Amino acid sequence: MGVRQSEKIFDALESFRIELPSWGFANTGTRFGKFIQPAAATTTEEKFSDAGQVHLLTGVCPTVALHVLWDCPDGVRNTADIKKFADRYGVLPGSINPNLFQDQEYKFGSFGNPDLAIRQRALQHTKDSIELARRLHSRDVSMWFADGSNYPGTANIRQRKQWFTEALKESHQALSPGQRLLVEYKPFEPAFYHTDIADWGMSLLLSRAAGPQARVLVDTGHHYAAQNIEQIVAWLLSEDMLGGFHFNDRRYADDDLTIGSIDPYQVFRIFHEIRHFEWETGKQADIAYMVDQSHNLKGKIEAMIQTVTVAQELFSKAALVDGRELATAQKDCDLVRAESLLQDAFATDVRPVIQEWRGSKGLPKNPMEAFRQSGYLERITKDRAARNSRNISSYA
Ligand code: PSV
Ligand code: MN
Repeated sequence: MGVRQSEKIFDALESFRIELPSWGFANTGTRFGKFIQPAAATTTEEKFSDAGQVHLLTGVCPTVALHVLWDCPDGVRNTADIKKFADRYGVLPGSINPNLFQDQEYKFGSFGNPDLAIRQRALQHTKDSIELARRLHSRDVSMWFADGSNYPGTANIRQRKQWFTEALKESHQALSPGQRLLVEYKPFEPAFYHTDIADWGMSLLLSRAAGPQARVLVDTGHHYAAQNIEQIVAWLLSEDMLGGFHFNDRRYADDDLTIGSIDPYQVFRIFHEIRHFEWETGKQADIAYMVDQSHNLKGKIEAMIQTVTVAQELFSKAALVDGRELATAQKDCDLVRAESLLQDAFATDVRPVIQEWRGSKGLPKNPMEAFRQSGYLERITKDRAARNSRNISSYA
């Protein structure tokens, strides 16, 4: 590989950071059951410790996303613990995720619930989460709603849209100047007839209505199988409305598989749209790259290391597409040349240069190998196995 190409990869890696989800280190399952892992994290401290380990070895995951009910059950009353864990394990709190789907009250929705008292409760939890984010110096509050209905005729879709608009506007008013509200969409699950924020267009309209600090959050798993996600990304970029990603891969629906495990070319194409936008505008897009994966079968920390290294590879490959040459080929309608620029970049083995970059940062060249040799997994397995096996017997 030429010097110029290596430089492009180095530049790209300098700007690439990816946030890990606390819930990716905990025992999670499918609706059919859980397979408990002896090394899984059960406390917030353990989640920080595991995320800290991934950051230590990769150097590019300085923040961890927190889910308010699961990680901060005391809410704003106790931020001291979170700050202590952040200090101890070297990773900062990242995006804050209110939980508007787990409590019994939300059986028929949160912001879209026909009961005013429940809508107000959901709004209060959102405002509390914004306050929590402020105290933890987190910029982004990520809103995901399970709201929807399972049967035709059972929900007033337009009325619920109105309630969503009002509640998001009011949530937005609670933001401090530097904060952002990210609005995630999902076509189905858990609702199977209609979901209140089903696609990027709905998310875009609601974000616009909410206020200038709201942006759309694209979870790659939240699309129908044939959907062109990179086109959605390009449109959101051109509207200055792309706030961030929840990365994961899927074969069928929201399968939460490791990024790039099924379709790495799609992730490459998403990164390409972003890089090309940045090349054309000359400015770095303000996008929060986050992982949203829960691994049932793979070891959780290894799956996260794999995710981060694959994300770096695909981002580096996208950085190799020459913006000027591509623009010329597109202008000349030279289809084969234009397409080949993407294909050649995708086919390039960027791993040796990424290893060099890691070496230049004093990081292990092969984070997975380093993790396997570190003894960390053996240590936490010993420390946590007893507690996790008790969880198996309590899991009905
Ligand atoms: C929902 O499927 C989702 O993608 C949302 O981002 C949640 O916060 C996350 O998964 C964890 O359940
Ligand atoms: Mn998500």
